Amino acid sequence: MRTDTPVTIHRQDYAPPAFLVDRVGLEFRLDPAATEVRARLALRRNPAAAADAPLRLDGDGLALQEARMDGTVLPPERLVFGADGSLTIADPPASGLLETLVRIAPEANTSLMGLYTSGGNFYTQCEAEGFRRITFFPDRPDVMSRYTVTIHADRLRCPVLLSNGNLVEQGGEGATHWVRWEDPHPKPSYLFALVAGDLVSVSDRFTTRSGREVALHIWVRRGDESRCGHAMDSLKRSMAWDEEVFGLEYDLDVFNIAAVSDFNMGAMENKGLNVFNTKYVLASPESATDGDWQGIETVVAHEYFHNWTGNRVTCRDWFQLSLKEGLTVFRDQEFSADMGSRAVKRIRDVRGLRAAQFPEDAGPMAHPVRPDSYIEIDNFYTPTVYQKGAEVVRLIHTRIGAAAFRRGMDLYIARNDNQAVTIEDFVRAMQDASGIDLSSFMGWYDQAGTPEIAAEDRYDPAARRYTLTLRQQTPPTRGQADKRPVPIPVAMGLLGPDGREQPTRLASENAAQSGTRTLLLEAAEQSFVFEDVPAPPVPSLLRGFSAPVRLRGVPRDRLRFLAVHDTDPFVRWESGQQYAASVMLEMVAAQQRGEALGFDAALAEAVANTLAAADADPAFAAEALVLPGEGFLADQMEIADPVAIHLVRRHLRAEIGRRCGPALRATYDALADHGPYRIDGASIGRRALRNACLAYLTAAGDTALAKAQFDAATNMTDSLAALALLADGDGPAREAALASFHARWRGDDLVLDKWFAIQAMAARPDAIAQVRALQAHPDFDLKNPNRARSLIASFAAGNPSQFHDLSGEGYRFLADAVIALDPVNGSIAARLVGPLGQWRRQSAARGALMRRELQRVLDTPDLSKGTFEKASKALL
Ligand code: 0A1
Ligand code: ZN
Repeated sequence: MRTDTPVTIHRQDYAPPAFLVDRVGLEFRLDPAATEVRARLALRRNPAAAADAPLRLDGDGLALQEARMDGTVLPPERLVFGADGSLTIADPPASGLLETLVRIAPEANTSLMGLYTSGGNFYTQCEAEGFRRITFFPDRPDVMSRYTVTIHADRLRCPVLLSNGNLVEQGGEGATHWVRWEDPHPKPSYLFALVAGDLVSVSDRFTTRSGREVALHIWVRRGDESRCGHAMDSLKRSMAWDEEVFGLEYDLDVFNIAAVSDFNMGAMENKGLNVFNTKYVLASPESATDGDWQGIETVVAHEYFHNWTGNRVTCRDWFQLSLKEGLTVFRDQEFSADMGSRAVKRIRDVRGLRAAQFPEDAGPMAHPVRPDSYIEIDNFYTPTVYQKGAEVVRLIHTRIGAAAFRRGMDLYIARNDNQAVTIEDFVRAMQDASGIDLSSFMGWYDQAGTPEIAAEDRYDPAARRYTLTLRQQTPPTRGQADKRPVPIPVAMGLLGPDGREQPTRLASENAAQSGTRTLLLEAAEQSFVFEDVPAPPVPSLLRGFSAPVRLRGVPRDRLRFLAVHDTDPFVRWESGQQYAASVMLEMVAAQQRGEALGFDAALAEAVANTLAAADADPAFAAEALVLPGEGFLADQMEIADPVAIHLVRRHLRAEIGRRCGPALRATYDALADHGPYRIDGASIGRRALRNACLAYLTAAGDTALAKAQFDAATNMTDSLAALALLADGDGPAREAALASFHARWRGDDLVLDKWFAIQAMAARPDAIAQVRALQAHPDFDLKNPNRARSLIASFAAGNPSQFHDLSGEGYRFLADAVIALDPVNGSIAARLVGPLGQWRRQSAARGALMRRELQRVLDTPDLSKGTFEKASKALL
């Protein structure tokens, strides 16, 4: 157990920094065991802070060798070390040059925060609070400085030495060499980066709209060069898109990306030197799935877009994290929508939001997009800050329109360039550019929980009048019992009884409008009156998922009608999913009562219709064919029943596979790919549809087809789809496929991650024994975040029926993993705690077992504060 209680940081306690640092000079002498870091900070008192505020520098695990102020050695009595690793300098001058020398051990750093080694090379990760593990510094985003970085290293071991900005000088004789990088743009410390080692680059160029020549390099380990083409391509498309859509150009002469296989997250937007998890750089047709290709495009774009939304305009404090993340996710979503099918992209994004963010918003870690407090900021890189944050930006975009949004972005950047600002600054720019009062939208940033809306309608045939009443309500979350209504743009239309879209005219309007229109629901309840409505219509609501809310209570007959007739592809998909979900939840209840499961023929009919129309848009058809996931269904239940949900879903898949067998098989055969592998949207859509058919056919009992596909596959998408289906089953085909896959890919870490994940997610009765055995596999490595996640998180989050086994063994496995990982890498350990926090939504028996494991985690000596925060909040 922790003996001290970690400190909670409150948003309301923000105070400006006591000192500003105009210039930073860093000098590194790299050595894996003992690296020296000399820092020269040009400090001055911040006129906006109290005149006697202390000069306190953050530090974490630093061994100070010496400290000087304006050239004079500071005596020990002026150096006050805090228990948290910080350093306070007594009697500081109003301005001066502080010089410190510290020693750190990158090869002993398993947290992957600060400076660490991976495969013998050096990398840094500083967001959010890693810079303090490199040198003493006011490590907060509102201290922005100009950096000059000199790196000395062994010429043979580290031929490549990179940092932010532009390379300005280099030299050295004999065994060591040095380089100097200068970043002309002021930046917060979390954007500092250094990469050094034996790396090779794939290079290209980009000419910006105004004629600046930019050198582009992707730095990888020798042998990986041939797998960088897609990342480079995605980078160039991102650069062109940001110029075209937002008028934003790149602002340095060089843009470097370095890929590393030991990395806590997806990637990091350090100024001019992005550092990426190899997962989001390396791809070849044989080794990467279509999902991986799309992930690379999205993440490369996301990090690149941060150059303006995050780097040039940054966050005042970490509570404003969504200022850069929500906005940048919105931008990468728009980019991907423009690169492929907008409708399919939206469906996937909504699926992701519901799978991860809705449960978070309904669980113990529920927090507003702009949180009020935290213990460990690492724990707030969440789906709420990222995905819900992007939805809130989208709400503003919908409310004011694309043209005003673009003006708002221009204004936001012009006003705030090179500054650290708040979410209010963003909303104010949008408000000033549009002339629309957006003050009520702050409710979306400050209130946790997913709003629920319900519709009720009435048709008056005599007056040809249709009244639509919308209500909203947000359930209470911890610490926020009472919720205010929030502004909800409801994109909608009316369908006539023949299924055709009707023009709409509100009572307040003179002329009718055609197509989708947006109603703004601002109060708890509001009625909208439509005139000249010839017959009772069916309302199509929340087109394009115009707000991150739950729409409750749409009757089944309307869902079926909308799934067939609506003009909006999102609502067509959504209605099909909601229909299926409602049928499935009823079946879960039947299963719980011990009744037979039965079958709703409408589901087979829907599959048949989808297949018949699939040619027009195979990617959309693939999305429509997939039944609502187990997590989505569990999220709809007061008390989840993971085992019953799994049984029902399996039963339905088999039943649909049998009833639609010939049509599924015909589609499967017709989509066989003969040409070379291509990754355009159409080809991806065809593979997705074909594999969706394969899943049903296999569920119906025909494993030969999956085996044949596995044996013949020439690309990872088809190979992995088949392997996942085989791994879910039994018998020699399963073992043979897993063994041959491992033999073929044993040298490729990213593919081996998939091999671990597929087994962890196989819903077999021996799943827990399997994951325990895999943990002892020679290829398992708890220290590597990708590998740890591929086994542990895949099981806990991706295999609900086995994770929630009534023996409690699944919970014990997860808690054991958290306890083992915490001293190695606290941020990854804390992230793994999540699934245990869902105990309130499980039966009493499961809940008790889950709480017991959370308590066991909390009772562990020297727990990191991040894991403490997650486990203690989960128990509350
Ligand atoms: N800003 C990055 C996310 C990120 C956050 C923390 C990290 O280290 C613990 C790494 C990356 C992004 O949004 O891509
Ligand atoms: Zn980001």
